Amino acid sequence: MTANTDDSIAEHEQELDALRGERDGDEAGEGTSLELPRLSVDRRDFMKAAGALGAVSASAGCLGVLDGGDGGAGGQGTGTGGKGEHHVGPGELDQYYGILSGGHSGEIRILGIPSMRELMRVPVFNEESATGYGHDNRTSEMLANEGGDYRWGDTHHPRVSQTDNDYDGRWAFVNDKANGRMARIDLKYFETDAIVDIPNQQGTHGACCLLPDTKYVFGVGEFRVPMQNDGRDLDDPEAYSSTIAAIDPESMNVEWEVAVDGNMDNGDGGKEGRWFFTTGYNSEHGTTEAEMTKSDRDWVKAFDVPAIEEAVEAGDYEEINGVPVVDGTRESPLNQGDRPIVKYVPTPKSPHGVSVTPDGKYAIASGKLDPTCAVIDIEQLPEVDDPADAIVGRPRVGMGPLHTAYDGRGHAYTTLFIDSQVAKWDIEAAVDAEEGSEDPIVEKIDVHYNPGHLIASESYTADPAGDYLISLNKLSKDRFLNVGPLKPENDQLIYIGDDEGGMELIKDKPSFPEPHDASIVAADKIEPADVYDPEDYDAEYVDEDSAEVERIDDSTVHVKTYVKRNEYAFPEIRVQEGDEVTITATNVETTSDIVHGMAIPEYDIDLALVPQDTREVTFTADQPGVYWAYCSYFCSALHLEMRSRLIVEPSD
Ligand code: RUQ
Ligand code: CUA
Repeated sequence: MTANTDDSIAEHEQELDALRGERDGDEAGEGTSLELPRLSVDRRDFMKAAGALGAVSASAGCLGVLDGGDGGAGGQGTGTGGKGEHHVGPGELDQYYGILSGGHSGEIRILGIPSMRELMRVPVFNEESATGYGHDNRTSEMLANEGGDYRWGDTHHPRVSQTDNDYDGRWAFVNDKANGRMARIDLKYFETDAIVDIPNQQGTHGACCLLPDTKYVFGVGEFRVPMQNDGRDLDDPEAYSSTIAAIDPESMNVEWEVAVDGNMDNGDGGKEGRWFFTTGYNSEHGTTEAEMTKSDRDWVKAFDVPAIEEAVEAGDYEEINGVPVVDGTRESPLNQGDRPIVKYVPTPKSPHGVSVTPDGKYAIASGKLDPTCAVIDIEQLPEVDDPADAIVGRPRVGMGPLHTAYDGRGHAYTTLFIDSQVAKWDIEAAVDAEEGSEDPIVEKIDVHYNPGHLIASESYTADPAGDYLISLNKLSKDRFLNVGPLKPENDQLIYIGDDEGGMELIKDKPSFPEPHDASIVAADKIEPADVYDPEDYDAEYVDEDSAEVERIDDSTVHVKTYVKRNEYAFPEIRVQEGDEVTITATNVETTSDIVHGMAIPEYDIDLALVPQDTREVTFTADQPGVYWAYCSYFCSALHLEMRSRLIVEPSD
């Protein structure tokens, strides 16, 4: 390469760095409503203030303020409450991160909201080749060891850690319904950094944090199985059990479990650190659909966490597969006194979602097979003799209510699977109304079609933003071009910030199967890194000085290489047939977004290296020949030339 080429590439990189610097500078000083650069209050504050005053009257007035009057960069308001004010133009940043589960793809997805642009996919329980997840030693060992060595997972409920009932930007957690696991995603890197294979659980379905400070992450076991599942009790379903597991968010250890009667389903924690709620079905302990739906009652279970901790402390448990399991069944001695560890609140059959209101007053369970929601008064729970008396509201919301979210202005939003609608209703009005009344319903909006979960911005915190809601619809049917028999799902964005103007459908977003739940977090509450910090992991940092090909013994070679534009440390690496080769590769770039790969054809090697990251891979060089290691990320003008030749010499 000539000096000239070198110069012009260097110049180009400098320009890029300068541009990036400008962008970073801009960001630091501004609020989050980037589509409205001249507005001094951000939309969140505006909506809150307006909500408090009951002052959002005509949407035209609202848009007048939002537009800043001068049609600024993002000022595409139509003056009729149109889609314009939610428009995020090219180069503009979103207000929120949407963290969506990916179902049995095993991953989670990161969306920008309100644009609904998919920003990233984070592999969790699945191997993934673009990010090299499950291809380097660190992540493949995590999947194989702590992860239980399964090849896939089924993510449903991504929940973000909170401090003082607000997002702290540290971690997201997500369950694996398929293989009974919980994973942690480090939000500095948007990377899965821990997985725990939960003993005594098959089908970890519900997942959520104990608030206010994420003392535990709870995994809710759905399927009832024998607690020692080794061939005993096969035909005795009464001896099966399901548990909730309390996981320490730092160590990802399962601290204790509680075994209960009936299946469990979803879960949510109260805001004060005492109560944790699960829904469930199959109080009958059946094993067929007909058996599981016989009775017209099931339970919401309210777990009294400090009382459970006391029982664990006092040794009132059985250790099963290394975990203290506390007996929380109805007959348990721990449930007979005046402070039972689990309260069984009877509800109409098979309640599905449960979520605690932002003020921590109520846990609301959605009926699924019953057209009502059950509003449980959390303060009354310890007081009442009959837990049924803690149910203080039963609004009739519509057919197939599955999940409920909140706007922080006293409204609940419930998906109606069968009606293909989202119902907005007034929580206090439901407490005042007769059982089964439709009066608390404020409004319904059609969604397309068959919604499962829905989530409103920051709905799981004590202080929701109350502007956007996503309805995660199972069927898209005729809404998109036909791509064959497997249709995308449809995630619909609905604006809920205008109580007078009503809910407004803003966007359809086709989704690969299949998002379940989501969390929506204000953009400024997560601070992702731009490059890796080598202090954050154990691997050896390889630079120009430490690069070497080291023969450890007759059959072991360690290749330490730096990686940068446009070269690996060695144009040629020679090993012997049969050698076990470990490659340690560091991307020594410090400029963000300059990613390199190291792929070796026919050896199944696929490393992806973000700036300052080091990855290792170990393989046996069992096929003599010439193999070109190449860079799999298009990193620069000389990307194609970025190669190294692996030569495997025949052993004799
Ligand atoms: S569940 S569609 Cu896996 Cu959250 Cu209700
Ligand atoms: Cu490095 Cu392409």
